[in-house]
Amino acid sequence: MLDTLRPGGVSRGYEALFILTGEHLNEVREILVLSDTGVGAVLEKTPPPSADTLTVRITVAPNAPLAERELRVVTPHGISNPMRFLIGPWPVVEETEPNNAVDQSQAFTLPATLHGALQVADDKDAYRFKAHKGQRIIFEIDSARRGSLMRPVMEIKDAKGTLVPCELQALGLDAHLTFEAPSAGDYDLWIRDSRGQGGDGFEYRIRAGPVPYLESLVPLG
Ligand SMILES: [Ca+2]
Repeated sequence: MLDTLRPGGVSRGYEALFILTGEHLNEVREILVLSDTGVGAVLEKTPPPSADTLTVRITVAPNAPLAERELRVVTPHGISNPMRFLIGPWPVVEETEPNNAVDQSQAFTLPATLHGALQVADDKDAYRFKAHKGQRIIFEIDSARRGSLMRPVMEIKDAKGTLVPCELQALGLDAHLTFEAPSAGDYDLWIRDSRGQGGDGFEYRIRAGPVPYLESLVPLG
């Protein structure tokens, strides 16, 4: 039984250490990735696996298809449930808590795929980025569509904490936000749940990229 897999993804052409949590992980004999085209997954011996934690080194070829993959482990008890990770064109930035206040906003460089969660009720996650005057940036959140319990709200605020109006397009319960920087500077992307809920299963992933970069790389659905 697998519970979590972190980080939520890796860039094409890179390798990363992933941490799996679950049960019977000290008995894992094999790691399976579906589809494994362009992807290598190796069990790491250091640190040694414990019953509930395991480290896997995932290596992605530069030409690997950009897609979500499923990872399972094989133990004497059978084949586990799948955990998903994304092979994306951009670096994956894992949320680092605390990032709930303006002075804790987590800085990242565009373009990126942000991966985080609302771990508790009323959680708010802030991510800081730089934009130049007139720059257009698209933020697409992937949560409810993929089975997350989140009902996401995305907002952009400037360095003074003032809300910047954005173009919002609904994608089912998820959304696609187009931001145009009114002036050069730092901005914060804020994520929360529309009902103020959080906890296990409130995960999200956000593709954040300048236009037309994103439009040429990722079909926005
Ligand atoms: Ca959080």
